[in-house]
Amino acid sequence: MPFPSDTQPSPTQAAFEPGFDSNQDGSHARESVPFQESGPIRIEDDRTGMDVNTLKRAFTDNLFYVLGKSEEFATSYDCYMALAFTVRDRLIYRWMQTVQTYLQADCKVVCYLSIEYLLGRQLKSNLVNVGLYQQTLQAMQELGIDLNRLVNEEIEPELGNGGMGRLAACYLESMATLEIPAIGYGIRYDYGLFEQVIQNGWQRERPDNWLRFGNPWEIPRPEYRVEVKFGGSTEGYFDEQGKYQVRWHPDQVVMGMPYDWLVPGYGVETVNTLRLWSARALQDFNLEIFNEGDYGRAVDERIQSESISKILYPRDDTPRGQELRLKQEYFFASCSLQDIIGLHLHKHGHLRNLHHQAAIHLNDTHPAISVAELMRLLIDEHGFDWDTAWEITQGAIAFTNHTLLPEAMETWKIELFGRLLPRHLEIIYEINARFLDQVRRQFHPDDGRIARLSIIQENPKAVRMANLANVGSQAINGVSALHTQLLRQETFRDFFDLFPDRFSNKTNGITPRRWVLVSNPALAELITDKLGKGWIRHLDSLRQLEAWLEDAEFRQAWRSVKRQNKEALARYIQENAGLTVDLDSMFDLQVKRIHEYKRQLLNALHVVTLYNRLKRSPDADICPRTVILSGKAAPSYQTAKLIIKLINNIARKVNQDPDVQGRLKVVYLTDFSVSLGEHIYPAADLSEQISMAGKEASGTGNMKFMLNGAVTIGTLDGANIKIREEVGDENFFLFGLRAEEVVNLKSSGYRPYEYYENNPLLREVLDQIRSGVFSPEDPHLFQPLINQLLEQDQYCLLADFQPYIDCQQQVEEAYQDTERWTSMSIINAARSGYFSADRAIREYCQDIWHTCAVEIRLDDYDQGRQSQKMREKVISQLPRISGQVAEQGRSRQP
Ligand code: 26Q
Repeated sequence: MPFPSDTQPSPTQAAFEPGFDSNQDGSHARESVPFQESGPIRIEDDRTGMDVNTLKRAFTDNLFYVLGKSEEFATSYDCYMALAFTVRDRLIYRWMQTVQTYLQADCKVVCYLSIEYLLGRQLKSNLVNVGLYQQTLQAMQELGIDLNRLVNEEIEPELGNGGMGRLAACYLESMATLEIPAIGYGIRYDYGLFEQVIQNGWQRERPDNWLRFGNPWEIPRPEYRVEVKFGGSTEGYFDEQGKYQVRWHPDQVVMGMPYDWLVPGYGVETVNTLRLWSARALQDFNLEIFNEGDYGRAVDERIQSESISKILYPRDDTPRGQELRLKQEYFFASCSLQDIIGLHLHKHGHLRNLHHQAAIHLNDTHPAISVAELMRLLIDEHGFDWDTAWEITQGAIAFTNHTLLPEAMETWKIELFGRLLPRHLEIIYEINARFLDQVRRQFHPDDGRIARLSIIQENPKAVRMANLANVGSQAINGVSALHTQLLRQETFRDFFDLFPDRFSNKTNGITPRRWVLVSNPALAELITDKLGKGWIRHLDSLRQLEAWLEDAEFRQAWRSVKRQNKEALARYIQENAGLTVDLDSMFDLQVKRIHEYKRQLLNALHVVTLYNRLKRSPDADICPRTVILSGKAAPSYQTAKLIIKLINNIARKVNQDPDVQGRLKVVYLTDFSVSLGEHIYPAADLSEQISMAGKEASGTGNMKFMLNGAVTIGTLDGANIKIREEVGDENFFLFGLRAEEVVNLKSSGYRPYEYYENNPLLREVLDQIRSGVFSPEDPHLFQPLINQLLEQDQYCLLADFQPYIDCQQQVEEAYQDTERWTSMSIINAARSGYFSADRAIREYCQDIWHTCAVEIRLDDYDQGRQSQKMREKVISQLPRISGQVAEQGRSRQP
């Protein structure tokens, strides 16, 4: 056996468990061997102290001993690495204490399964969360190093596509801050989301080799690897007790290697774990084949195995059933469930109460195979009968849906599914048969309903992952009120009829730590100056800012913060896009994935309308605007890529036109990411949230803008509805069809051409784009975009065009009234408390996971610096800390 069997303690707990036998020689890794001989191990000041001098010393030591660099030859990147290791050391102690406490405490653990995490850069957020930022700033200053420069050296881990992946990251941070026992599981992709470059206006993709210079934030755990099987066949047999059992004979076995990331909460000692799996071959190469001289074939298996975690699939809204994608989904679900089971067995010795101790959360359907995998593990590998296994599985699992687009629903062709996962297909057939039987008995539904509910789709025959997730989950939720309503009434209507109680809404949230404290320090300081620090953990208290709404000095300070942030973004634009922008102009921003339903094209039509206005009356007194867009298109999404090209071509023409006189600028910022977002949100005046109503599940960028004092122009879609409710009609620019109006318009026969015929303004814009005004070198280039609009206009741009233009006119007027705009901006930020991820996580804890907070205490860790005496006490107690920890680990409401 090359790996620990699954009865061995799971990695997480084993690493810190006294008495866990992990040393080659059989000695107990954590028992007091070194302590007895040489006295208690000391955590030296140099290693974990948090004062300025100790930080300086630790930094220079790391530079020298870990990076092998003297100050003379150290590059900025070396210094970043040395500082990263310095911070990591200080997280690890808390992390060990956290894991230890969870092991001892009687607490339920949230296991969050997400195929994507968009974590953002780690250095600054970790410094801030663990309370080291100020000292580190000073330490670096004293060494003559610009901390900001080091922060910007970090290569961002882009292990996600967009909203869903960032939500997972915000939620992990929030769970740690709320002291919720939680572990995130995902995939450690060798290549993250592609890098976007713009060439001649077109998007081009470059591979994202984010690991090329090493990664100080992960800790490999080779000793806790697991095995994952694929393919082959199954065989039924009767065991000694005469019980029918199934054996799976796979034709491929892959190793899952865990890498742990540390997730510190803000203002608490909790440091939770994010465990990402990397796929490895069992053997480096096949020695027999190697010795025969066929070197290529000798490493084939390794290449095959490692391809599983090689690359993140770019968001593909019409999933095309790639074999490797299914392998990814199963690989990470299986690794994670084996880990959860190992952990639970170690703690409880049996699995009967797994669903009371673990809340397994599926972030969309990508890990939905977990339903069948947990059944398989319980029945085939742990000897459970079907009914008990089902009670545990269904009781443990919950699921969030993130999209309403029917074309984005995941299905897998039966042939492919059965070939890769033969045992799971059997289990799914059995789940389906029992489920449909029960439905027939209890509800006497018609055949149409049975066909819609079935996990198996006919013609072409396929496994429907959303149906599997619905059947196998104790709770199902949408991410905004409208989205949940549409799930209940449309997308999952048949399931809602069956199990209405399983459905609930959990409006998304964002973490105020990254999205203000880290990214907008000027605003954070102004708020803290007025409110103290409480808002950082209780975002609702931002409402108290309204007490200063009429205070002239405060209003001036508010404007000056925005100005400062606009200056910083302007510098970025100058450096990266070579454009000078007017700081007095309105910064009008739309940043998100490029998708037709998000209607970046509608924004472009508005820009051309403004341009035409300026051309017609060059002396018109209009409000200067800088329209900034950013976002990636899926590489295979041709229409989205053409929209990017159009925006860039419009920018080229508008920005060069002397008639415009700098009153309108169009900027396309390449390669949108979490880090670029951190630059953008603080600098925005206007936030564009203009999706066709009924399509954006929630949106979270809308919340980031609001929190940073931008005002929204938007439709009644996703969380915009709640934003408008919070700020009031007068502080939100609303336009466009409502979701039900879209449905009515379409069912009564939508004829976009009529809008073109009847609206000269619109006609002019469309004619210009279609006739090549923005693409003289290829006049027909944008014809397909315009023809689409005139013939079909799936996302009702033409119907919403005039209301949007009119609304933008109102925005302009408001912006020109500086005092009015200042009030709107303050009110938007002050009322953003509801959108804290902390509120969302509390709701998940109460309604879905039924978990509590567990306080982590480093009793003697006074501001992170222990006295000699106390250090010795803590360390020498580690191996027998259980009593103390059990007492510490008492549960309380988050
Ligand atoms: C599917 C198949 C193959 C490859 C990739 C995919 C794939 C990957 C990611 C499909 C969809 C996604 C991501 C979806 C997503 O981000 N949805 C967004 O979720 C946010 C958080 O709930 C919401 O705020 C957004 O409204 C929603 O669009």
